[in-house]
Amino acid sequence: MKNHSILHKHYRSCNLCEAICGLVIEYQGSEIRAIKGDPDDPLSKGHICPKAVALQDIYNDPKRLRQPMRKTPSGWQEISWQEAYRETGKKITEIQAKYGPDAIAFYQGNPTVHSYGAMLFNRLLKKALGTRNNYSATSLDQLPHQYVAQLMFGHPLMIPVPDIDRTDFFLVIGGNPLVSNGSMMTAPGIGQRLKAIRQRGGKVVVVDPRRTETAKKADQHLFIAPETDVYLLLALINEVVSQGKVKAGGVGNYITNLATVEEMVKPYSATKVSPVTGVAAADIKALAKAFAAAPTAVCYGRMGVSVQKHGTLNQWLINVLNIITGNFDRPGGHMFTHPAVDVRRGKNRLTKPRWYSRVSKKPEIMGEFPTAVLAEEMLEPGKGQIKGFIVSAGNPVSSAPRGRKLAKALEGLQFMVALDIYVNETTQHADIILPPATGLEVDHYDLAFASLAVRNYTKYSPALFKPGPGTQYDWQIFKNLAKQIKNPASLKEKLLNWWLTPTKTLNIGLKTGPYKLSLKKLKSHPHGLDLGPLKPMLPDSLFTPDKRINLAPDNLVAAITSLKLPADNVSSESYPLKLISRRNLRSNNSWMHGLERLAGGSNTCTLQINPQDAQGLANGEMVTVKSVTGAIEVPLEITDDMMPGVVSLPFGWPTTEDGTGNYNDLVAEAHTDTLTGNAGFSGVEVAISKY
Ligand SMILES: Nc1nc2c(c(=O)[nH]1)N[C@H]1C(S)=C(S)[C@@H](COP(=O)(O)OP(=O)(O)OC[C@H]3O[C@@H](n4cnc5c(=O)[nH]c(N)nc54)[C@H](O)[C@@H]3O)O[C@H]1N2
Ligand SMILES: Nc1nc2c(c(=O)[nH]1)N[C@H]1C(S)=C(S)[C@@H](COP(=O)(O)OP(=O)(O)OC[C@H]3O[C@@H](n4cnc5c(=O)[nH]c(N)nc54)[C@H](O)[C@@H]3O)O[C@H]1N2
Ligand code: SF4
Ligand SMILES: [Mo]
Repeated sequence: MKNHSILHKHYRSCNLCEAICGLVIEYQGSEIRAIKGDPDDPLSKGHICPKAVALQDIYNDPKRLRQPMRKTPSGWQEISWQEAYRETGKKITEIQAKYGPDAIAFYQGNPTVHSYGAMLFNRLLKKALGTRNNYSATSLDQLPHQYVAQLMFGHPLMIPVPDIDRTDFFLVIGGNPLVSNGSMMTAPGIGQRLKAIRQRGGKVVVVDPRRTETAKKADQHLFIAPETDVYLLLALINEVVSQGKVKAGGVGNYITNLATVEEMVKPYSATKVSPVTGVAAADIKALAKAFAAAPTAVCYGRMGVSVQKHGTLNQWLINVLNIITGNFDRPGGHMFTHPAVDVRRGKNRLTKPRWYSRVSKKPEIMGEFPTAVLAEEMLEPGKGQIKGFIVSAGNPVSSAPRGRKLAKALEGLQFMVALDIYVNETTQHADIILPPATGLEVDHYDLAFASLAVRNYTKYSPALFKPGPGTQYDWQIFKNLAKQIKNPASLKEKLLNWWLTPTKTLNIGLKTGPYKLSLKKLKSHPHGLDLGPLKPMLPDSLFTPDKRINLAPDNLVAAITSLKLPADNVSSESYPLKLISRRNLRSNNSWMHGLERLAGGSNTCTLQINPQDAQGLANGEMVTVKSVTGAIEVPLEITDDMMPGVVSLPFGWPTTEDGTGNYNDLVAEAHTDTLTGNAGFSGVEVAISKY
C-alpha cells in the first residue's frame, strides 16, 4: 500500500493525441499535484502540451459518466452493468433477427486508436454482429493514406513517415503540426524538430490556404486554393522530370511504371496550373528544383490534402514525388518504421471491393463503408435500412458530414447504444450509454502510433489509478456485448475469449516481435525504450506479391486522365468562398475544448476571413455561413492569415446552445474523395452574410 502523505511520481504516455508524449505525474493518494513532461522519455524528451495537463480534468470531471445510463422519459437513470448488457444484447439480437445482421451499424471514433484494449478487442464485437455496416473515423481522416499504402506497398498500414530528424528539406502540404502536434507522423516536440532542420541549414516549406502557426515558423509559405493541390503535385513532378532530376535511388530497382507517370504529368506545366492553384509558376519551378536538389528531402501531406475530393490522388502523388527524387526508404526521406509489436503482420488485404453501400453504392474498403453515407443508410427506407446503432468512442453528429441530418436519423432508430464517457451531441440520442474506464485509470501501450513514430520506440504505461468499483474497461465491454449477441462457435474461440486480455495479447506481440521484448522488460523501462533511428526496409518489407512498388496503379492514372484542369480557380456565384477547417492547441476534435484547463482565451470558434472578403463586416460580428446543405452562425475574425477567397472555421464546436449547429452541417455527404468516399471537409463552397 502506498503512503498517501508522500508525493509519488508516475510515468506514462499521454493517450490524447498521436504525439504520445511521456508524462511525469506527481500525485498524493488520489490527488494529482502536477502533470509535467518526462525529460527521460527518449522520444518526447520532456515535451508536453496543455491537453495533457487536462487529463486530471477528465479524471475528476463530475460530468464524466462512471455507471451505465438508461434514457427514461424523466431523464438519464443509472443502471447496473448486468442490466445494461442484458438489455443491449436483447435489443440488438431482436433487431438482427427481424431485419438481418446489416440492420445494426457500428461506428468507432478516434479515441479507439488511443486504446490498445479497444483496438485488440473490438473485433470480437464486430464478429458477433456480422454486419456490413461498419464505419469509423478513418473515413473522416486518413483513409486515402491507407488506400494508397495498400495499392503501392501491399498493406493499408505500410505508411511511410517523414524522417524529419535527418531531413534537409521538409515540405508540408495541408498539415499544421505545430498545433496538431503531428499526425501520421509521431514526433513529439515538433517545434524543436522543425527548428533543428533550419539550424542544420535545411528548409521548411508550408503549402496551405491559411498562414498557419507552422507556416509562420517556416522558411517559406505558399498560399494554395483549397482542393487544387493535385495540380501543384502534378506540376512539381512534371518539373522534376523535365528538369532531368529523376533519381529513384535504391528504390529504382523495384519500382515499376515510372514511364507512365512521366507521360501522365506532361500536360501539367507550372504555368498551366498556376492560375488554378494560386501558386506562382516561378515558385512552383523553384520549389521543384530546391526539393530535388536538397541532399535529402521529404514531402508530407496531411488532413488538408486528405479530406477533400482529390485525397487519394494527393497522397499517391506525394509518395511519387518522394520516390522519384530518391527520397524514399532512406535516411532524411520518407521511411517505414520497425515497431516492437508489428500490427502489419497478417495478410495483405483485398483491394477489390467485396460489397457496396445500399443507397449511394459506395464500395467497402477494409470492411468499412465511408462514414459520409451513415445518415442516408439510416434514413432511406427499404430492405437493409439501419435500425440500430452502436457508437464507440465517437461523436459523429459533430465530426461527420451533415451533423444535423445524422442527429435526426439517430432519433428514428429503434435502438442505440453508446460506449462513451460523456453525454454529448451524439450520445444524447442513445438509449443506453456504457462508460468505460479511461485516461489515468487504464494501462497504455501505443499499438498505432509507435508504428508511425519518427524513431523506433516502445513504451508500456501501467494504470495510475484504479477505476471506481464495478467500472469496466472498453475491452471487457466488447467481450461482454459480443457474448450477449452471439455465443462463440467453437470451444477454442470460447477459451480464447475467456482467457485473453489486452496485456496477454501485448506480451505475445512483444515476444514474437522483431526485438523479442516482453512486458516485463518494458515495465523495467518506465520512460520507454529507444529502438534506434528508422532504417531502410525495402524491398523485403513490401507486401506486394512481386515485392515491387507500382508507381502508377491503373485506377489512379485513370482518375488523372479524366481530371479536367480548370482554366482558372473560378468560384460559384451563390457560394463564392471556400471553407476549410482548423484546430486549436487547446482542443481535441469535438470533445475537450470545454474542460476546465482548456476552455476560454484563444480557444474559440471564429470564422477567419481575409479583409478583402469581409467588405462591410466588422471583426467580431456574428455572421451566417451558408452552404447548399445548411447554415450556421459564428463570429467573424478578419485576418490576412487567410488566402483571399478562403475562410477557416474550427470543427467540432457546437455553434448553438443545444449543440445542433456545427461546421459539418455545411458539408454535403456527396463532397468526398472520389476514390475512397473519405469525407470532404476542405473546400466547401459557402457564402457569408450579416446575421
Ligand atoms: N469539418 C471537419 N470535420 C472533421 C475533421 C476536420 O478537420 N474538419 N476532422 C476529422 C477527424 S481527423 C477525426 S479523427 C474525426 C473525429 O471524429 P470522432 O472520433 O467521431 O469524434 P471525437 O470528437 O474524436 O469524439 C471522441 C468521442 O470519444 C469519447 N471518448 C473520449 N475518451 C474515451 C474513451 O476512453 N473511451 C470511449 N469509449 N470514449 C471516449 C468522447 O467523449 C467523444 O464523444 O473528426 C473528423 N471531422
Ligand atoms: N490541438 C489539437 N491537436 C490535434 C487534434 C485537435 O483537434 N486539436 N486532432 C488530432 C487529429 S484526430 C488529427 S487527424 C490531427 C490532424 O493533424 P493536421 O493535419 O496537422 O491538422 P489540421 O490542423 O487539421 O491541418 C490541416 C491543415 O490543412 C489546411 N488545409 C485545409 N484545406 C486544404 C487544402 O485544400 N489544401 C492544403 N494544402 N491545405 C489545406 C488547413 O488550413 C490546416 O492548416 O490532429 C490531431 N491533433
Ligand atoms: S502533444 Fe498530444 S500526446 Fe503530447 S501532451 Fe499534448 S495531447 Fe498529449
Ligand atoms: Mo483524426
